[in-house]
Amino acid sequence: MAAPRPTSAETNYDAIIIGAGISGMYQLYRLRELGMNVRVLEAGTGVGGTWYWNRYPGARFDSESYSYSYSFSDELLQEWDWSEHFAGQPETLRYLNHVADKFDLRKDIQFRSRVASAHYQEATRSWDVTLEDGSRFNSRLLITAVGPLSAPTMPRIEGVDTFKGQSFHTARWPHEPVTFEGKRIAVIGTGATGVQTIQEVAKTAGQLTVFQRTPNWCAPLHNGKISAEEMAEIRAGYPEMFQRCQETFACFLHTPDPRGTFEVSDQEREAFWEKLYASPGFGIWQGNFRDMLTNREANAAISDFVARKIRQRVKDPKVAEKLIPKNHGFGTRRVPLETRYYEVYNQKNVKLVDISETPIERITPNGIKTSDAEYEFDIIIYATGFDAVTGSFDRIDIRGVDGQRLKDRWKYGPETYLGVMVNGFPNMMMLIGPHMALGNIPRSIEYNVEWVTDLVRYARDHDMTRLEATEAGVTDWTDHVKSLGEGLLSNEVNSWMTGVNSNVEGKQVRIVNRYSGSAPAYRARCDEAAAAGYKELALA
Ligand code: NA7
Repeated sequence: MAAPRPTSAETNYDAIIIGAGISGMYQLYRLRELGMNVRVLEAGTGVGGTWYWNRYPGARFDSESYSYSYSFSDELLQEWDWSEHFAGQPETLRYLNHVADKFDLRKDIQFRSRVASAHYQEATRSWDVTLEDGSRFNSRLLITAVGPLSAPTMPRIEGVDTFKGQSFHTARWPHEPVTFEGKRIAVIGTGATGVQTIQEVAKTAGQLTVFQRTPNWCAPLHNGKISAEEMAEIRAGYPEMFQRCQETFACFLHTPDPRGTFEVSDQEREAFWEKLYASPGFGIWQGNFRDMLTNREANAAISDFVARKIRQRVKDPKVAEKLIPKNHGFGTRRVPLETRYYEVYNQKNVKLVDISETPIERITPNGIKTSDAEYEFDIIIYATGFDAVTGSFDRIDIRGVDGQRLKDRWKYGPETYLGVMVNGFPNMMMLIGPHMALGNIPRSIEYNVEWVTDLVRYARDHDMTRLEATEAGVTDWTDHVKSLGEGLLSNEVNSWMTGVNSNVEGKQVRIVNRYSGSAPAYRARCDEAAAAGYKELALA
């Protein structure tokens, strides 16, 4: 883009990318190809984003490892071996470090650099970016690669700071090993993270106590090692596999079955569900009957099937009932995949405390006090989730034209153009921001990055230095995203997917923060906008 501009800040860049996770790394790679001067500002001490921060015990993929790889470099695909169908976090982090090494990405990444503010300057058509340590940068483009699940939230419980033992949020797990042998451990939270943590910690803990507010519908992961022969087959099949991911609803290897739940006989339905329950990965969620998440009777039927499984697996019927969700149906929240999670509650060293019945009153110096008991612990693990999707934006003071704050603009929920831009915030592009197709995230990321890169190239080739979404474009897209959410049972449920977080002021009302149409439809819409010369954007 254009040469350096007059500015008060210390350093000029063509583009600043916030975040060195999967999206930030790939965006850096692509913008470098355009010959741009790019700086990535990353809060952590290493690359990897989600896989850098979430080092909690048992953290692993719920998507098939190979389907989660970057697909843009054949060389990279050919040289990397995955050891398991659903790789653990250390392996994924190694993979992302390998990518950073291979493409020499680190030289443009500045670590230990948490962005505090980004203010648009109309006079220079650029962004002033300031870090928490006060250092300042200026850049023509601001690209957010901050991730939808990266702002961890602690519970708002009295006394959290008074606990004398060790305590950790799962997304801020220490780099040093933590041992559980013989210790008294508490886990608060039973989402996808809590489930992975609980089943791992239960293996060695002296006593594990799980504080559950709402049970989730979990399904077996069925992980397994990948042999050398299997890896060779996977390698040979990459083009077809990635092609399949492009065609499925959410870019997973699984996609909804075209049949309706009640279009088959009772026997066929039961057999289909047995097969899905016995198959690896997200099939039971993403590859189920097409009406599972829209038809109440269909949803009740699959919920009943999974409830029966839980009753079979948990020996104590009272505990089993506590583990069966009553306030939402199967698949209407993100389905945690598990490995012997339910069997954990058959172990003598594990206790389930239902805090919907006996709420936590406070954290004490020695442990946790509920309405009916006081527990002592050596370690408290907070698996209490994230201020999702907009939370990582809220934590940066982002101001657009005339000092308008993005946080204020999104007070009643995000408003975007294709999930990528916002009018009033020129030259800011979001990767995997609100209103984006999430699904199998790296697949969505690659498309998202390539679309942004094409737009940047187009602007450069046409000597344009101010790229802004129009108000009409934002209104249309936001209305479209909201209409796609209508009739989805998941939008009637409180979860991070509907932007509800009991621990964040002002986030108790459900909003539409995700694009819930199909990934192919999303891509078709974005391709159309590009093919039409970005007419829906105001470019100057
Ligand atoms: P989630 O899915 O948001 O789960 C958070 C869990 O923590 C959930 O069980 C919450 O119960 C519980 N929670 C949160 N606050 C409290 C308080 N104050 N007291 C008791 N329990 C609480 O986050 P995860 O990290 O598990 O997963 C997020 C996504 O990351 C996941 O879906 C994957 O896509 C990766 P609640 O249900 O709100 O009653």
